[in-house]
Amino acid sequence: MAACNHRLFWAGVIEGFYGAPWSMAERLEILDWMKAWGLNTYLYGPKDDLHHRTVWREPYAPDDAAELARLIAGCRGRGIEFLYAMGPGLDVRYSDPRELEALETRFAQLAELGCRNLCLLFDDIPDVLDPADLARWGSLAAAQCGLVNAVRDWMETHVPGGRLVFCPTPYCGRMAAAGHGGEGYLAAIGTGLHPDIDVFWTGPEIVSREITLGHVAELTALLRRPPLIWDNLHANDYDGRRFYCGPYSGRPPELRSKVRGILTNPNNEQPLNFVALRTLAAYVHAGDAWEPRAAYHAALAEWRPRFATRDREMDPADLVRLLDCYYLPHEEGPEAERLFADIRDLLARDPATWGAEASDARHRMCHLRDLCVRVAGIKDRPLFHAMGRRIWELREELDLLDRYVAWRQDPAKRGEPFRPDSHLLQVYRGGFVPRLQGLLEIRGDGAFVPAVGKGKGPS
Ligand code: GDL
Repeated sequence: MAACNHRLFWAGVIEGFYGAPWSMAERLEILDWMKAWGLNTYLYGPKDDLHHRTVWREPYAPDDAAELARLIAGCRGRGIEFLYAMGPGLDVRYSDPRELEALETRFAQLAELGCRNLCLLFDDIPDVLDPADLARWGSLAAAQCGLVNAVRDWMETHVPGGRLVFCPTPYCGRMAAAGHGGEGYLAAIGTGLHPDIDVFWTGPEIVSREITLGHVAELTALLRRPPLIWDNLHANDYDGRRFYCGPYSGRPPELRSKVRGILTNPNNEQPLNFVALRTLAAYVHAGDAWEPRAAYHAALAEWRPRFATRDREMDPADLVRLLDCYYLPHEEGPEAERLFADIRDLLARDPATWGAEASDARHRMCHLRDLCVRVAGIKDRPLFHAMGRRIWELREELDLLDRYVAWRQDPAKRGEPFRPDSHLLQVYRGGFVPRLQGLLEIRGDGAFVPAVGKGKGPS
Protein backbone atom coordinates (compact mmCIF):
# COMPACT_ATOMS: atom_id res chain seq x y z
CA MET A 1 0.00 0.00 0.00
CA ALA A 2 1.26 3.47 -0.85
CA ALA A 3 2.43 5.47 2.14
CA CYS A 4 3.23 9.16 2.21
CA ASN A 5 5.07 9.13 5.55
CA HIS A 6 5.57 7.09 8.69
CA ARG A 7 1.85 7.07 9.45
CA LEU A 8 -0.64 4.53 8.19
CA PHE A 9 -2.02 5.53 4.79
CA TRP A 10 -5.73 5.65 5.51
CA ALA A 11 -7.69 3.94 2.76
CA GLY A 12 -11.28 2.98 3.19
CA VAL A 13 -14.86 3.94 3.73
CA ILE A 14 -16.80 6.79 5.29
CA GLU A 15 -20.37 6.15 6.31
CA GLY A 16 -20.94 9.87 6.02
CA PHE A 17 -23.97 10.49 3.85
CA TYR A 18 -27.38 12.06 4.55
CA GLY A 19 -30.14 9.48 4.84
CA ALA A 20 -30.81 6.24 6.66
CA PRO A 21 -27.57 4.85 8.13
CA TRP A 22 -26.52 1.32 7.15
CA SER A 23 -27.70 -1.63 9.23
CA MET A 24 -25.14 -3.44 11.35
CA ALA A 25 -25.28 -6.44 8.99
CA GLU A 26 -24.55 -4.16 6.06
CA ARG A 27 -21.61 -2.59 7.87
CA LEU A 28 -20.16 -5.97 8.73
CA GLU A 29 -20.38 -7.02 5.09
CA ILE A 30 -18.56 -3.83 4.08
CA LEU A 31 -15.87 -4.68 6.64
CA ASP A 32 -15.53 -8.16 5.13
CA TRP A 33 -15.07 -6.66 1.68
CA MET A 34 -12.55 -4.19 3.04
CA LYS A 35 -10.51 -6.88 4.76
CA ALA A 36 -10.51 -9.07 1.65
CA TRP A 37 -9.46 -6.17 -0.59
CA GLY A 38 -6.95 -4.45 1.67
CA LEU A 39 -8.81 -1.32 2.80
CA ASN A 40 -7.82 -0.39 6.34
CA THR A 41 -10.09 2.38 7.67
CA TYR A 42 -13.77 2.75 8.49
CA LEU A 43 -15.19 6.09 9.54
CA TYR A 44 -18.56 6.12 11.27
CA GLY A 45 -20.33 9.43 10.71
CA PRO A 46 -23.80 9.05 9.18
CA LYS A 47 -25.32 12.53 9.09
CA ASP A 48 -28.65 11.19 10.30
CA ASP A 49 -27.46 9.31 13.35
CA LEU A 50 -28.88 11.92 15.76
CA HIS A 51 -25.88 11.55 18.07
CA HIS A 52 -23.54 12.52 15.26
CA ARG A 53 -24.94 16.05 14.77
CA THR A 54 -28.35 16.92 16.17
CA VAL A 55 -27.88 15.72 19.76
CA TRP A 56 -24.07 15.49 19.66
CA ARG A 57 -23.83 16.28 23.38
CA GLU A 58 -25.80 13.17 24.39
CA PRO A 59 -23.99 9.87 24.92
CA TYR A 60 -25.56 6.73 23.44
CA ALA A 61 -28.17 4.79 25.40
CA PRO A 62 -26.90 1.33 26.49
CA ASP A 63 -28.43 -0.63 23.55
CA ASP A 64 -27.02 1.72 20.93
CA ALA A 65 -23.68 1.77 22.69
CA ALA A 66 -23.59 -2.03 22.60
CA GLU A 67 -24.27 -1.97 18.83
CA LEU A 68 -21.46 0.49 18.30
CA ALA A 69 -19.13 -1.64 20.42
CA ARG A 70 -19.97 -4.55 18.09
CA LEU A 71 -18.97 -2.45 15.09
CA ILE A 72 -15.74 -1.34 16.74
CA ALA A 73 -14.92 -4.93 17.65
CA GLY A 74 -15.80 -5.94 14.06
CA CYS A 75 -13.20 -3.49 12.81
CA ARG A 76 -10.59 -4.59 15.31
CA GLY A 77 -11.16 -8.26 14.47
CA ARG A 78 -10.45 -7.52 10.82
CA GLY A 79 -7.46 -5.25 11.40
CA ILE A 80 -9.40 -2.15 10.34
CA GLU A 81 -8.95 1.24 12.03
CA PHE A 82 -12.21 2.62 13.39
CA LEU A 83 -12.87 6.35 13.50
CA TYR A 84 -15.93 7.99 15.00
CA ALA A 85 -17.07 11.37 13.69
CA MET A 86 -18.95 14.04 15.61
CA GLY A 87 -20.39 17.11 13.96
CA PRO A 88 -21.05 19.69 16.69
CA GLY A 89 -20.99 22.68 14.34
CA LEU A 90 -24.73 23.31 13.99
CA ASP A 91 -25.09 24.76 17.46
CA VAL A 92 -21.77 24.57 19.33
CA ARG A 93 -20.77 27.60 21.38
CA TYR A 94 -17.03 27.82 20.94
CA SER A 95 -16.60 30.17 23.91
CA ASP A 96 -18.49 28.01 26.40
CA PRO A 97 -16.16 25.62 28.29
CA ARG A 98 -19.08 23.23 28.91
CA GLU A 99 -19.06 22.39 25.21
CA LEU A 100 -15.54 20.98 25.48
CA GLU A 101 -16.66 18.96 28.48
CA ALA A 102 -19.60 17.62 26.46
CA LEU A 103 -17.23 16.50 23.70
CA GLU A 104 -14.95 14.87 26.25
CA THR A 105 -17.87 13.04 27.85
CA ARG A 106 -18.96 11.77 24.46
CA PHE A 107 -15.47 10.65 23.55
CA ALA A 108 -14.95 9.06 26.95
CA GLN A 109 -17.97 6.83 26.28
CA LEU A 110 -16.69 5.99 22.80
CA ALA A 111 -13.23 5.22 24.18
CA GLU A 112 -14.83 2.81 26.67
CA LEU A 113 -16.44 1.07 23.70
CA GLY A 114 -13.00 0.67 22.14
CA CYS A 115 -12.83 3.72 19.86
CA ARG A 116 -9.45 5.45 19.71
CA ASN A 117 -9.78 7.86 16.80
CA LEU A 118 -12.05 10.86 16.53
CA CYS A 119 -13.09 13.20 13.74
CA LEU A 120 -14.58 16.61 14.41
CA LEU A 121 -16.55 17.68 11.38
CA PHE A 122 -17.55 21.26 10.67
CA ASP A 123 -18.96 20.68 7.19
CA ASP A 124 -22.37 21.91 6.08
CA ILE A 125 -22.85 24.43 8.88
CA PRO A 126 -23.47 28.19 8.83
CA ASP A 127 -20.16 30.04 8.72
CA VAL A 128 -21.36 32.88 10.97
CA LEU A 129 -20.18 33.04 14.58
CA ASP A 130 -22.35 33.83 17.56
CA PRO A 131 -21.40 37.32 18.95
CA ALA A 132 -19.95 35.84 22.17
CA ASP A 133 -17.80 33.43 20.15
CA LEU A 134 -16.69 36.20 17.84
CA ALA A 135 -15.69 38.36 20.81
CA ARG A 136 -13.72 35.48 22.37
CA TRP A 137 -12.04 34.08 19.23
CA GLY A 138 -12.23 36.71 16.51
CA SER A 139 -12.81 34.29 13.65
CA LEU A 140 -14.43 30.96 12.83
CA ALA A 141 -11.04 29.38 12.06
CA ALA A 142 -9.59 30.48 15.42
CA ALA A 143 -12.67 29.28 17.30
CA GLN A 144 -12.54 25.84 15.63
CA CYS A 145 -8.78 25.52 16.16
CA GLY A 146 -9.23 26.39 19.84
CA LEU A 147 -11.86 23.70 20.37
CA VAL A 148 -10.21 21.00 18.28
CA ASN A 149 -6.75 21.58 19.77
CA ALA A 150 -8.30 21.32 23.24
CA VAL A 151 -9.84 17.95 22.33
CA ARG A 152 -6.42 16.86 21.11
CA ASP A 153 -4.85 17.82 24.45
CA TRP A 154 -7.51 15.79 26.25
CA MET A 155 -6.88 12.81 23.97
CA GLU A 156 -3.17 12.89 24.73
CA THR A 157 -3.83 11.92 28.34
CA HIS A 158 -7.03 9.87 27.91
CA VAL A 159 -6.55 8.07 24.59
CA PRO A 160 -2.78 8.18 23.99
CA GLY A 161 -1.88 7.34 20.41
CA GLY A 162 -5.42 8.06 19.21
CA ARG A 163 -5.72 10.13 16.03
CA LEU A 164 -7.80 13.25 15.49
CA VAL A 165 -9.15 14.48 12.14
CA PHE A 166 -10.76 17.82 11.42
CA CYS A 167 -13.15 18.69 8.59
CA PRO A 168 -13.05 22.41 7.78
CA THR A 169 -16.16 24.45 7.01
CA PRO A 170 -14.95 25.14 3.46
CA TYR A 171 -13.86 21.62 2.51
CA CYS A 172 -13.40 21.98 -1.23
CA GLY A 173 -11.72 24.41 -3.61
CA ARG A 174 -14.94 26.04 -4.76
CA MET A 175 -16.06 26.81 -1.20
CA ALA A 176 -12.65 28.21 -0.28
CA ALA A 177 -12.59 30.38 -3.41
CA ALA A 178 -16.02 31.75 -2.51
CA GLY A 179 -14.64 32.88 0.86
CA HIS A 180 -16.73 30.44 2.87
CA GLY A 181 -15.56 30.46 6.50
CA GLY A 182 -14.23 34.01 6.24
CA GLU A 183 -11.13 35.55 4.74
CA GLY A 184 -7.93 33.57 5.20
CA TYR A 185 -9.82 30.67 6.79
CA LEU A 186 -7.67 27.83 5.44
CA ALA A 187 -4.38 29.61 6.07
CA ALA A 188 -5.50 30.23 9.66
CA ILE A 189 -6.33 26.54 10.03
CA GLY A 190 -2.92 25.69 8.61
CA THR A 191 -1.11 27.71 11.25
CA GLY A 192 -3.57 27.34 14.13
CA LEU A 193 -4.40 23.64 14.11
CA HIS A 194 -1.93 21.36 15.89
CA PRO A 195 0.29 19.73 13.26
CA ASP A 196 -0.72 16.24 14.42
CA ILE A 197 -4.31 16.78 13.36
CA ASP A 198 -5.30 15.66 9.88
CA VAL A 199 -7.62 17.72 7.70
CA PHE A 200 -10.32 16.42 5.37
CA TRP A 201 -10.69 17.75 1.84
CA THR A 202 -13.03 16.69 -1.00
CA GLY A 203 -11.01 18.17 -3.88
CA PRO A 204 -11.83 21.13 -6.11
CA GLU A 205 -15.55 20.38 -5.70
CA ILE A 206 -17.79 18.64 -3.18
CA VAL A 207 -18.08 15.90 -5.80
CA SER A 208 -14.82 16.19 -7.71
CA ARG A 209 -14.47 14.80 -11.18
CA GLU A 210 -10.70 15.04 -10.85
CA ILE A 211 -8.26 15.63 -8.03
CA THR A 212 -4.96 16.75 -9.51
CA LEU A 213 -1.48 16.88 -8.01
CA GLY A 214 -1.35 20.64 -8.58
CA HIS A 215 -4.56 21.15 -6.62
CA VAL A 216 -3.28 19.07 -3.71
CA ALA A 217 0.14 20.76 -3.72
CA GLU A 218 -1.47 24.20 -3.36
CA LEU A 219 -3.67 23.01 -0.55
CA THR A 220 -0.84 21.24 1.24
CA ALA A 221 1.11 24.51 1.32
CA LEU A 222 -1.89 26.34 2.73
CA LEU A 223 -2.77 23.73 5.35
CA ARG A 224 0.88 22.96 6.16
CA ARG A 225 0.10 19.28 5.90
CA PRO A 226 -1.14 16.96 3.16
CA PRO A 227 -4.92 16.60 3.23
CA LEU A 228 -6.86 13.44 3.96
CA ILE A 229 -9.19 12.96 1.00
CA TRP A 230 -12.90 12.61 1.76
CA ASP A 231 -14.01 11.40 -1.63
CA ASN A 232 -17.63 11.95 -2.67
CA LEU A 233 -17.14 10.48 -6.15
CA HIS A 234 -19.67 7.69 -5.51
CA ALA A 235 -21.92 9.54 -3.03
CA ASN A 236 -25.51 9.70 -4.24
CA ASP A 237 -27.38 11.21 -1.30
CA TYR A 238 -27.90 14.45 -3.23
CA ASP A 239 -29.96 12.77 -5.98
CA GLY A 240 -32.36 9.94 -5.23
CA ARG A 241 -32.65 9.00 -8.91
CA ARG A 242 -29.02 8.07 -9.36
CA PHE A 243 -26.48 5.59 -8.07
CA TYR A 244 -22.89 5.07 -9.08
CA CYS A 245 -21.31 1.79 -10.05
CA GLY A 246 -18.51 3.21 -12.18
CA PRO A 247 -14.81 2.79 -11.32
CA TYR A 248 -12.69 4.97 -9.07
CA SER A 249 -11.22 7.46 -11.50
CA GLY A 250 -9.99 10.99 -12.10
CA ARG A 251 -7.25 10.63 -9.49
CA PRO A 252 -3.71 9.96 -10.77
CA PRO A 253 -1.82 7.14 -9.00
CA GLU A 254 0.79 9.69 -7.88
CA LEU A 255 -1.88 11.26 -5.68
CA ARG A 256 -1.49 8.40 -3.21
CA SER A 257 1.90 9.62 -2.06
CA LYS A 258 0.73 13.24 -1.73
CA VAL A 259 -2.16 12.77 0.68
CA ARG A 260 -2.61 11.26 4.15
CA GLY A 261 -5.14 8.83 2.80
CA ILE A 262 -8.28 8.41 0.73
CA LEU A 263 -11.62 7.59 2.29
CA THR A 264 -14.69 7.29 0.13
CA ASN A 265 -18.21 8.28 1.14
CA PRO A 266 -20.17 6.08 -1.27
CA ASN A 267 -23.77 5.31 -2.29
CA ASN A 268 -26.40 5.29 0.45
CA GLU A 269 -27.50 1.85 -0.70
CA GLN A 270 -24.90 -0.47 0.77
CA PRO A 271 -25.31 -3.29 -1.79
CA LEU A 272 -24.53 -0.89 -4.64
CA ASN A 273 -21.03 -0.14 -3.38
CA PHE A 274 -19.24 -3.22 -4.62
CA VAL A 275 -17.57 -1.52 -7.59
CA ALA A 276 -16.92 1.73 -5.71
CA LEU A 277 -14.98 -0.04 -2.98
CA ARG A 278 -13.44 -2.79 -5.10
CA THR A 279 -11.96 -0.27 -7.53
CA LEU A 280 -10.82 2.10 -4.78
CA ALA A 281 -8.94 -0.85 -3.24
CA ALA A 282 -7.49 -1.74 -6.65
CA TYR A 283 -6.38 1.88 -7.12
CA VAL A 284 -4.74 2.00 -3.70
CA HIS A 285 -2.76 -1.17 -4.42
CA ALA A 286 -2.09 -0.55 -8.12
CA GLY A 287 1.38 0.11 -9.46
CA ASP A 288 2.24 3.24 -11.43
CA ALA A 289 -0.46 2.77 -14.04
CA TRP A 290 -4.17 3.05 -13.35
CA GLU A 291 -6.78 2.00 -15.87
CA PRO A 292 -10.24 2.71 -14.43
CA ARG A 293 -12.14 0.92 -17.19
CA ALA A 294 -10.06 -2.24 -16.78
CA ALA A 295 -10.60 -2.07 -13.01
CA TYR A 296 -14.35 -1.71 -13.67
CA HIS A 297 -14.43 -4.85 -15.82
CA ALA A 298 -12.43 -6.77 -13.22
CA ALA A 299 -14.78 -5.64 -10.42
CA LEU A 300 -17.86 -6.58 -12.45
CA ALA A 301 -16.42 -10.03 -13.10
CA GLU A 302 -16.27 -10.53 -9.31
CA TRP A 303 -19.69 -9.00 -8.67
CA ARG A 304 -21.52 -10.78 -11.51
CA PRO A 305 -22.56 -13.93 -9.58
CA ARG A 306 -24.77 -11.70 -7.41
CA PHE A 307 -26.86 -10.92 -10.49
CA ALA A 308 -27.84 -14.53 -11.18
CA THR A 309 -31.55 -15.27 -11.39
CA ARG A 310 -32.99 -18.68 -10.49
CA ASP A 311 -32.46 -20.03 -13.96
CA ARG A 312 -29.59 -18.10 -15.49
CA GLU A 313 -26.40 -16.23 -14.92
CA MET A 314 -26.02 -12.62 -15.90
CA ASP A 315 -24.15 -12.32 -19.18
CA PRO A 316 -20.93 -10.28 -18.62
CA ALA A 317 -21.65 -7.91 -21.54
CA ASP A 318 -25.20 -7.37 -20.27
CA LEU A 319 -23.94 -6.40 -16.84
CA VAL A 320 -21.69 -3.77 -18.44
CA ARG A 321 -24.64 -2.53 -20.57
CA LEU A 322 -26.78 -2.14 -17.48
CA LEU A 323 -24.28 -0.61 -15.10
CA ASP A 324 -22.90 1.77 -17.71
CA CYS A 325 -26.27 3.52 -17.24
CA TYR A 326 -25.35 4.13 -13.57
CA TYR A 327 -21.68 4.99 -13.88
CA LEU A 328 -20.27 8.18 -12.36
CA PRO A 329 -21.65 11.64 -11.55
CA HIS A 330 -19.99 13.36 -14.49
CA GLU A 331 -20.23 10.65 -17.09
CA GLU A 332 -22.22 7.64 -18.19
CA GLY A 333 -20.31 4.53 -19.18
CA PRO A 334 -19.42 4.25 -22.91
CA GLU A 335 -22.20 1.73 -23.70
CA ALA A 336 -24.86 4.01 -22.24
CA GLU A 337 -23.29 7.05 -23.88
CA ARG A 338 -23.38 5.34 -27.28
CA LEU A 339 -26.99 4.30 -26.97
CA PHE A 340 -27.98 7.78 -25.86
CA ALA A 341 -26.18 9.44 -28.78
CA ASP A 342 -27.75 7.04 -31.29
CA ILE A 343 -31.28 7.63 -30.00
CA ARG A 344 -30.73 11.39 -29.83
CA ASP A 345 -29.40 11.50 -33.41
CA LEU A 346 -32.28 9.40 -34.63
CA LEU A 347 -34.91 11.62 -33.03
CA ALA A 348 -33.28 14.70 -34.51
CA ARG A 349 -33.86 13.40 -38.03
CA ASP A 350 -36.95 13.20 -40.21
CA PRO A 351 -38.43 9.70 -39.72
CA ALA A 352 -38.88 9.49 -43.49
CA THR A 353 -35.08 9.19 -43.74
CA TRP A 354 -34.76 6.44 -41.14
CA GLY A 355 -33.37 3.12 -42.26
CA ALA A 356 -31.94 0.05 -40.53
CA GLU A 357 -30.38 2.21 -37.79
CA ALA A 358 -33.85 2.91 -36.37
CA SER A 359 -34.55 -0.79 -36.02
CA ASP A 360 -31.07 -1.30 -34.58
CA ALA A 361 -31.67 1.39 -31.94
CA ARG A 362 -35.01 -0.21 -31.10
CA HIS A 363 -33.36 -3.59 -30.79
CA ARG A 364 -30.76 -2.23 -28.34
CA MET A 365 -33.36 -0.32 -26.32
CA CYS A 366 -35.53 -3.41 -26.04
CA HIS A 367 -32.57 -5.51 -25.00
CA LEU A 368 -31.72 -3.09 -22.21
CA ARG A 369 -35.36 -2.80 -21.22
CA ASP A 370 -35.65 -6.59 -21.00
CA LEU A 371 -32.51 -6.66 -18.94
CA CYS A 372 -34.14 -4.27 -16.46
CA VAL A 373 -37.08 -6.63 -16.25
CA ARG A 374 -34.78 -9.59 -15.72
CA VAL A 375 -32.92 -7.87 -12.86
CA ALA A 376 -36.19 -7.98 -10.89
CA GLY A 377 -35.66 -11.75 -10.69
CA ILE A 378 -32.14 -11.84 -9.27
CA LYS A 379 -31.74 -14.06 -6.24
CA ASP A 380 -29.90 -11.43 -4.23
CA ARG A 381 -33.00 -9.57 -3.10
CA PRO A 382 -31.25 -6.79 -1.11
CA LEU A 383 -29.25 -5.98 -4.24
CA PHE A 384 -32.39 -5.80 -6.35
CA HIS A 385 -34.25 -3.74 -3.75
CA ALA A 386 -31.36 -1.28 -3.60
CA MET A 387 -31.58 -0.53 -7.32
CA GLY A 388 -35.13 -1.58 -8.15
CA ARG A 389 -36.88 1.76 -8.42
CA ARG A 390 -34.18 3.36 -10.53
CA ILE A 391 -34.03 0.33 -12.83
CA TRP A 392 -37.81 0.50 -13.15
CA GLU A 393 -37.53 4.12 -14.20
CA LEU A 394 -34.96 3.23 -16.85
CA ARG A 395 -37.25 0.48 -18.13
CA GLU A 396 -40.13 2.96 -18.31
CA GLU A 397 -38.13 5.47 -20.41
CA LEU A 398 -36.76 2.82 -22.77
CA ASP A 399 -40.25 1.50 -23.25
CA LEU A 400 -41.55 4.95 -24.11
CA LEU A 401 -38.73 5.65 -26.57
CA ASP A 402 -39.14 2.31 -28.26
CA ARG A 403 -42.86 2.91 -28.71
CA TYR A 404 -42.17 6.35 -30.07
CA VAL A 405 -39.67 5.12 -32.66
CA ALA A 406 -42.02 2.28 -33.65
CA TRP A 407 -44.86 4.79 -34.11
CA ARG A 408 -42.76 7.05 -36.29
CA GLN A 409 -41.49 4.09 -38.31
CA ASP A 410 -45.05 3.31 -39.33
CA PRO A 411 -45.87 5.35 -42.47
CA ALA A 412 -49.58 5.10 -41.66
CA LYS A 413 -49.05 7.01 -38.41
CA ARG A 414 -46.80 9.70 -39.86
CA GLY A 415 -47.83 13.15 -38.72
CA GLU A 416 -50.17 11.78 -36.06
CA PRO A 417 -49.37 12.81 -32.47
CA PHE A 418 -47.91 10.05 -30.33
CA ARG A 419 -50.05 9.59 -27.21
CA PRO A 420 -49.29 6.26 -25.59
CA ASP A 421 -51.81 4.75 -23.17
CA SER A 422 -48.96 3.82 -20.86
CA HIS A 423 -47.51 7.26 -20.10
CA LEU A 424 -50.28 9.63 -19.16
CA LEU A 425 -50.10 13.33 -18.49
CA GLN A 426 -49.67 14.25 -14.79
CA VAL A 427 -49.33 10.66 -13.58
CA TYR A 428 -46.20 10.01 -15.62
CA ARG A 429 -43.29 12.38 -14.81
CA GLY A 430 -45.71 14.20 -12.50
CA GLY A 431 -45.33 15.52 -8.96
CA PHE A 432 -44.36 18.73 -7.26
CA VAL A 433 -40.59 18.32 -7.43
CA PRO A 434 -40.46 17.64 -11.19
CA ARG A 435 -42.71 20.66 -11.70
CA LEU A 436 -40.41 22.84 -9.63
CA GLN A 437 -37.43 21.46 -11.50
CA GLY A 438 -39.08 22.53 -14.72
CA LEU A 439 -39.17 26.17 -13.63
CA LEU A 440 -35.43 26.75 -13.92
CA GLU A 441 -33.40 25.32 -16.73
CA ILE A 442 -29.68 24.65 -16.41
CA ARG A 443 -27.70 25.70 -19.46
CA GLY A 444 -24.62 23.97 -20.86
CA ASP A 445 -22.40 26.57 -19.16
CA GLY A 446 -23.91 25.81 -15.73
CA ALA A 447 -26.06 28.95 -15.52
CA PHE A 448 -29.71 28.64 -14.51
CA VAL A 449 -32.35 30.48 -16.51
CA PRO A 450 -36.14 30.58 -16.11
CA ALA A 451 -37.87 28.10 -18.36
CA VAL A 452 -41.20 29.93 -18.08
CA GLY A 453 -41.86 32.66 -20.58
CA LYS A 454 -40.05 30.74 -23.29
CA GLY A 455 -43.13 28.68 -23.94
CA LYS A 456 -41.43 25.72 -22.28
CA GLY A 457 -42.33 26.14 -18.64
CA PRO A 458 -44.64 23.68 -16.91
CA SER A 459 -48.12 24.77 -15.95
C1 GDL B 1 -21.24 16.82 1.63
C2 GDL B 1 -21.19 16.22 2.97
C3 GDL B 1 -21.43 14.71 2.95
C4 GDL B 1 -22.39 14.34 1.83
C5 GDL B 1 -21.75 14.76 0.54
C6 GDL B 1 -22.52 14.39 -0.73
C7 GDL B 1 -18.72 16.33 3.05
C8 GDL B 1 -17.49 16.67 3.85
N1 GDL B 1 -19.91 16.52 3.63
O1 GDL B 1 -21.07 17.98 1.48
O2 GDL B 1 -21.93 14.33 4.20
O3 GDL B 1 -22.65 12.97 1.83
O4 GDL B 1 -21.58 16.15 0.53
O5 GDL B 1 -23.79 14.95 -0.76
O6 GDL B 1 -18.59 15.92 1.93
